[in-house]
Amino acid sequence: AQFTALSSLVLLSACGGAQSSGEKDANGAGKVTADIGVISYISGPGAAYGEAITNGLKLANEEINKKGEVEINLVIEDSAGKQDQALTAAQKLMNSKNVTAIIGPTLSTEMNVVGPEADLNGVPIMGTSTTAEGIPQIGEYVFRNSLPEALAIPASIDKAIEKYDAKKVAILYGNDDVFTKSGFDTMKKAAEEKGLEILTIETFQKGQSDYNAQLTKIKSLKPDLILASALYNEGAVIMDQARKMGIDVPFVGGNGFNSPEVIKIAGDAANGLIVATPWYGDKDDQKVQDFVKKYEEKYGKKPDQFAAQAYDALYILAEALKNAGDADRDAVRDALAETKDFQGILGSFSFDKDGDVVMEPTVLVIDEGKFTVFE
Ligand code: 1QQ
Repeated sequence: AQFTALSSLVLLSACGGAQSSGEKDANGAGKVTADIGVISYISGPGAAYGEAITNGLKLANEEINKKGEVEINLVIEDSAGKQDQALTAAQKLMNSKNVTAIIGPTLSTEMNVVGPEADLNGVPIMGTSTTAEGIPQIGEYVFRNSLPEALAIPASIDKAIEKYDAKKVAILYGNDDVFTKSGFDTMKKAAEEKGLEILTIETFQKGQSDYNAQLTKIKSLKPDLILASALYNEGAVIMDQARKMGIDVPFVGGNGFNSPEVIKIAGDAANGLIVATPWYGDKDDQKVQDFVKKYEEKYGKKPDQFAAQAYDALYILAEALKNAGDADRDAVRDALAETKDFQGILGSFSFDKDGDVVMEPTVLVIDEGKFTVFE
């Protein structure tokens, strides 16, 4: 009896939800309206990541609201790439009853502290650029639509081995950041699995400006490749100093290097950088070209991977809101988890059972100051 009563209750509430959101009348009544919190790295040394992300979100937001099926109001908070600031922003957003879900934060280091809180509070949260191992496994409310290092790095290393017949590598990584550490773990594992000889493992910290000691050692060991796990600021300076010291071997980097800032900071020294990405702006695809055109018109520059991932993320969330028929946090979490074969500018997208990404990367190389497909 209890079971029957419970099932009719579930049935009733399901009907209620569907009714309140049913077909729209001429005034658009019944459409789902929601506040979506955004935690983004928009000030400080890595602000170009967050700037691209918020640009991508704002563009998607305009388009989605114009279509009129759902109405999203973005509530944007700056984390400055810091754990404590990201957590404060998350608490503020979670305490607002109107916030259905959160997009961000930008860094895995931030998500590592924010994700468990959101999960505990039952607020769906989706990273658009968090690529470290284990992010979606934080809990059932935690998602990402970013290509994890575990998929990106092995693809880049494979290409580099194939292209340069590489046998010996040096690894350099930031040991004070969740993403750079996780990228290192993946690089080491991939190098071992592929039978590469690891000549040395060197470390650095955020904000470091002099890599002479690490690079001198690496140079003396004559690697065929350098595997570097870094965010763009440190990564670009490392490449610049390496080239100035006469180290001309290719670099393989993780997602942190997938920013045009690398080329802006390092100039010609960035040539020979190999990365894997789910985003390629020159792709012969109408959806991709429309996005690139609109983005350029609005912001006066080409979108990067971070803008593209954020753009798709808001569409994925809008789809979940539509399918949930309601701005309720639990309903949206469930609808989000069901995302399957979503066709975005990054291609076809699905979550696996953990809320992690199923996606194919493209390997790029910086050649003559430009990211190009590494054939
Ligand atoms: C992470 C990343 C960074 C490169 C985000 C900008 O992938 O922290 O997970």
